[in-house]
Amino acid sequence: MSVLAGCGEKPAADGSPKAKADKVRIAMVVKSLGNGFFDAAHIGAQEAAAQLKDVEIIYTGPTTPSAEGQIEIVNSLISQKVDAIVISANDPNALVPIAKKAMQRGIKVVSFDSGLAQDGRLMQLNPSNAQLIGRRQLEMARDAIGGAGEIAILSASAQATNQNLWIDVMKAELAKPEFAQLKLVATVYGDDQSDKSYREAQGLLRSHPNLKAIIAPTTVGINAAGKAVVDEKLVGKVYVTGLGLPSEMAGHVKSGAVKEFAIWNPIDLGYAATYAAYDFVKGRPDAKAGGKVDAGRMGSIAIDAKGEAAMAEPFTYNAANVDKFAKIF
Ligand code: RAM
Repeated sequence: MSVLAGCGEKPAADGSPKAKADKVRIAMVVKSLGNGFFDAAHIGAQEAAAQLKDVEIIYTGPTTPSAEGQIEIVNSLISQKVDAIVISANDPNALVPIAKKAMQRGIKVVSFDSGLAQDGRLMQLNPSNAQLIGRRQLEMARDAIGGAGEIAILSASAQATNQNLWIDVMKAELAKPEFAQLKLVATVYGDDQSDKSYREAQGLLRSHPNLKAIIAPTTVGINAAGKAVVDEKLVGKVYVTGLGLPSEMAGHVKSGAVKEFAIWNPIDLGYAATYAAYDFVKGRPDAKAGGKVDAGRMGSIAIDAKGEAAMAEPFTYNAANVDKFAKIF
């Protein structure tokens, strides 16, 4: 993290060269470090910073995905007087008081990926529509197992805003006739940690002998579940699907543990979130609920009345295209 003495001071009146501290400092606070999804979002943030020219990115997050860890980090970012915080929240509500404190100090708080409750941020940038993301995962599971059977969900942390939203959609969709043959037998949480996710996946496979599919709506979980299916020698009997990074999933598609999975472009998400934060820092009149933000090469993104915006539809990957995208994210 870069903290420069005198940060927040105005540029010298004599026109002497601006210090780095005079750049717009945007802190990207992720659920946890070491997650390839957020590494990709960071690449997008840096791309945006390079285009905007006067932006410095501070990339940070706790070592494990906890709200407490993020609260500590936001507190320190308030002391550092950053200009904006772009956060993927580990809890929709627990971070609201600290986010409000940041906003009271003039820091523009935008959530992306996993949202903060409305009063804790100026805008939430969703990767796509939650209904679409939830439903797509059920369709992939159903198609992988030939239409009928037991399924389980391996999620991230139990308070994650985004996963919980998608799980709620999946549960509601399961009541529809097109999914009547699917039976959800368990929902477990791997906390976006590879080892815990692996153990939870193993637990599902061992305690549900008739399990046909694991849906993991997390890039960490789906990767761990793929490994567990191979290690338990259940390829062809249990299929893993959900949201994954092509770079991490190509091997699982080859092993046969995974037929199809989906994701949006995490680089674009980090890029657009950074642009959005910049618009708020610059006080652009359209940067408000009901308005829009300018997201560089992504064009302009509309913000709805609740301060939420959404990017593109999730894309589906399989043996035909996974290698191509594995080179990108
Ligand atoms: C994990 C994180 C992230 C989520 C993706 C799909 O990397 O939980 O928040 O959007 O999976």
